[in-house]
Amino acid sequence: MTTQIEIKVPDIGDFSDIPVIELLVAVGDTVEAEQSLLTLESDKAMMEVPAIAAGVITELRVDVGDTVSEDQVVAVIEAAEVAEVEAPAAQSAQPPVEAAQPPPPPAAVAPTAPQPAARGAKPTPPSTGSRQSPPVPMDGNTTLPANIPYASPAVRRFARELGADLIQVAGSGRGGRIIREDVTGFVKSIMTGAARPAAGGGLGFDLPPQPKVNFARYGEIEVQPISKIQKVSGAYLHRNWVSIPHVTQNDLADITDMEVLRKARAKEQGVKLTPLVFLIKASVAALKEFPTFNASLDATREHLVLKKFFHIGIAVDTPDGLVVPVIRDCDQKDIFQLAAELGEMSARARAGKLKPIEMQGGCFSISSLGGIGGTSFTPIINAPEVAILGVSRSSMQPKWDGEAFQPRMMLPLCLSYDHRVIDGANGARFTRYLANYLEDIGNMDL
Ligand code: CAO
Repeated sequence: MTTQIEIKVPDIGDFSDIPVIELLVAVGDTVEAEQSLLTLESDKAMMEVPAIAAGVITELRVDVGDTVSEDQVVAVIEAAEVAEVEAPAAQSAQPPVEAAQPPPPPAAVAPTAPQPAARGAKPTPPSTGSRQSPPVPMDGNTTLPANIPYASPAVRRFARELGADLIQVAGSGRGGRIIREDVTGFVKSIMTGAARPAAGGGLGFDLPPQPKVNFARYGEIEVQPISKIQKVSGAYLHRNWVSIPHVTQNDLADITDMEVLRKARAKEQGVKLTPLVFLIKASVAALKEFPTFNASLDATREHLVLKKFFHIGIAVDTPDGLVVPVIRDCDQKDIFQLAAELGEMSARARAGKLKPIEMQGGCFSISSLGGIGGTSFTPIINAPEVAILGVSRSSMQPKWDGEAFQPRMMLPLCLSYDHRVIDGANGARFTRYLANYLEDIGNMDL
C-alpha cells in the first residue's frame, strides 16, 4: 500500500516568506526519511526541509526563488509504507557548529549555536496523508562568522564526505553561495593537479603532542569553558598563522597636527572622533595607491583577485571574543559617517547583534589597540585578505628636527602582510604611505 504524504514547511518561529534557494531533489527521486529536500534562507539563517518519510517524490510545489511560510506544502512523497516514523530533526544550517568544518578566521564571529530542533514536535498520524517536520530554529540573533563558507548543510555534508575544505571553494551560487557543482569542480581541480589543497591538516609538521598536565597537582585551579567565538576564531587564527607567511612592518606616524585637527573637528561637531576613522581614510588611500593590498589569492593560488571596492574590517573586542564587522564603501564616506557607523557597529558587535553579512566581504582589516596601550604587536592576517593594519597607542616622543628635539605625538603602525603576495619593499612603502597620509593634514580626504 502507498500513501501520498504532503511535506510542509515546519515551524520556523516568527519568520514568513522565506526564499527557497535550492532544490535538493527532483520529481521521481527516491528519498530516505530525514533526507533534505530543499534549502530555505532568511537574511539571518539557512535551513533545510527534510523528508518525514522514505518514498518517491511525486510533486515539488515550489521552485528556487519562491517564498514559503510555515505550513505551506512544498512537496508530496509517495511513501511505500505508512508505519509511524519518528519525525526527523530539522536540519538547521548554522555552519560554524559543524564539527568537521574548520571554523572561521580572526574576523570571525561565533554564532549562537542553534538549538536542535525538537524531535517529534507536532506529530501527525500517518493515515492523514499530511505530516509536518518539527520546528526549525531561525534565530534572528544568530550570527555567522565573516569568512565561514556560505553553503547549505547538504553541500557541507557533501564536501565533508569528499574531504573538501569549503574555505577553499569559490561559490558560484547566488550571493557567492557554494553549490554542489562548486565542490565537485574543486575536487576535480585538486585531482587533476590544477589546484593545490591549501595548507591545513597537511602542513607537514611533525610535532610531539601537547603535554597533558594535571595542574591541580600544583595548586588550586578553576576550569572555564572557552567561548564559542574563541573556539571558532581560534582555529582560523591558527590556520592563518601557520599557513600564511606573515611579515610585520613597523613604522611611526607623526600625528601631532592630525590630533589638533581631530580634536577641533570633534568639538565642532560634538561627536566622538577617534584616530581610527583617520586610519580608515588613510588605509583607503593606501589601498588605492597599492592595489595588490586590496586583493586575495584565488583558490588555485595562481591568480590574484583585485577588488575595486573599499570595505574595511574593524576588529572589535567583545565580552565573548574578537569579531570583525566590515564598514562598506569607506571611500565614499567622510570621517563623521565612518565614526557614526563604527560606533553603531561596535555597539551591536558587543551586544552580539551583528548580521552575518555585516562581517563579510572585507578587503583589509584594522586592529586598533590604541585605546588600550602598547607600542607594537603582530596582527594576524584575516584571510583571504592579504594584509592587516595593527595600531598601538600614540605617545609624545622627542623627534629631531635637524637642530633640536621637538615633542611630537607618534602613532605606532604595525602592518602584517602575506609575503606570497606582497614583497618587503612594498610592505614598507605601504606603511610609509599610511604615515605620510596621516602627517600631511592638508591633503587628507576627510
Ligand atoms: N592612541 C591613543 N589614543 C587612542 C588611540 C591611539 N592609537 N586609539 C584610540 N585612542 C583613544 C580614543 O581617542 C579614545 O579616547 P577618549 O576616551 O578620550 O575619547 C580612547 O582611546 C578609547 O577609544 P575606543 O577604543 O573607544 O575607540 P576606537 O575608535 O579607537 O576603537 C574599537 C574602537 C571598536 C576598534 C575598539 O573599542 C576595540 O574594540 N579595540 C580592540 C580591537 C582588538 O581587540 N584588536 C585585537 C585583535 S587581535 O586579537
